[in-house]
Amino acid sequence: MDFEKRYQEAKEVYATLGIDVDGALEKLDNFPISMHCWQGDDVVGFDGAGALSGGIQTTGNYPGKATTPEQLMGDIDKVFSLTPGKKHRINLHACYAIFQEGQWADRDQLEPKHFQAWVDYAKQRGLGLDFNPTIFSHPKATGLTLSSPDKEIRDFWIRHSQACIRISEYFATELGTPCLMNIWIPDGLKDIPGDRMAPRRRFKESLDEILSIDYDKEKVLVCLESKVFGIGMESYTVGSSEFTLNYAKSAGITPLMDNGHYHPTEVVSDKLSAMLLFNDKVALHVTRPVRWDSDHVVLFDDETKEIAKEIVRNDAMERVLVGLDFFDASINRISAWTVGMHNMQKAMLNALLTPHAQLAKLQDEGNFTKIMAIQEELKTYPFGDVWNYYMAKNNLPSYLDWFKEIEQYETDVLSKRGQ
Ligand code: RNT
Ligand code: ZN
Repeated sequence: MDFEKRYQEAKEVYATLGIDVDGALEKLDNFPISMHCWQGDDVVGFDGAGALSGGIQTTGNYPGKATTPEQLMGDIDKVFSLTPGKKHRINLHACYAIFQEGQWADRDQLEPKHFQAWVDYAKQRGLGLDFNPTIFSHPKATGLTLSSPDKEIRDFWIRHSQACIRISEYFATELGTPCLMNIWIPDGLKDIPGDRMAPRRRFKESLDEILSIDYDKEKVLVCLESKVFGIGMESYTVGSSEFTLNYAKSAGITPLMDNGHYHPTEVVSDKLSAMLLFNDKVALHVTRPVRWDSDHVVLFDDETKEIAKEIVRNDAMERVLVGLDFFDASINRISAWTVGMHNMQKAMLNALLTPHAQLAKLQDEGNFTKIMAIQEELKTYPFGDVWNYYMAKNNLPSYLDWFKEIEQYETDVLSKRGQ
């Protein structure tokens, strides 16, 4: 395949709309995506947490999931070996602590040393690290956590979250890049509450206490993720959208929006411009909700494209921090990861190949006819030729060749894991 020739022709096509394709590829190359570690092992981790709890769920039992740090790291390597981009990051959860023999520590006692292997791993590969307290899948997370009426439970998770801030700071110091630390709690109720305010007040107080420790705000970017419901928590969520947005604003931390965490006709793409007017940074969990917060693999679909367009057209590639959040256990997990990473990048590339200034001008002029014509015509522009050239230029397999490598990895590695 003559990638170069096809690329040159594609450039000519995009040039008719004044689009600089070379410039777009360079911007794409430097756009960081924080890849969630938890697609590789169905959100289990290494601290012996056992079954996944907190109203989130993986479904499927595809063979070959990672069960050791070495396996998970090997799998992440495989994904990155098939994924372009220079500035990617790995998003870790606290339950992915790696303990030496006899070193096990409960979540409130975690220390940087329990994550040293991850720092070494990230350093060797030039990756950044992001982090999350794991406030689920634990004996102390069977009911409410940071909003619990039981002070002992609250204090445990406060200590855990503070430990996570220290670990995040360690990541940032070691790797020379700020660490995003996202707090999400599963707290909610299955049925109609008798009191909606008290758990929210306790959550607020717990967050205040977590943030009261001394930490370097340049190094650790604390985020708060909202949610609309969870399995078994269908009627009430403590950390609702209004709660988290108001809290983040008042405490000077960063809001995090997961696009699976809204009512089905609400879209994050429409929320971003409003959020960017009031926040220096906005963090995202890009996922794909199918009828509920199902965390399906991110596709190159309309909403993902629209989210990317909002990031690009608002000149916010450095203000919107993109992380992925999905966990599909029904298909090859390495493929799930790779497809999700590629699709987020494709959505960004698609956005970078859109004549935003022209569309904005047409809108101001009231020329909605031409806006539609351009937007629809663009759908059949030679986007694939640009993407495949980008892959080839980075010595990565184009078209479906990347998938052949995944099949080979399944034969050579995953199928030997004996699950
Ligand atoms: C749950 C949230 C949360 C988790 C991860 C594992 O609904 O989306 O971000 O998916 O922390
Ligand atoms: Zn999320």
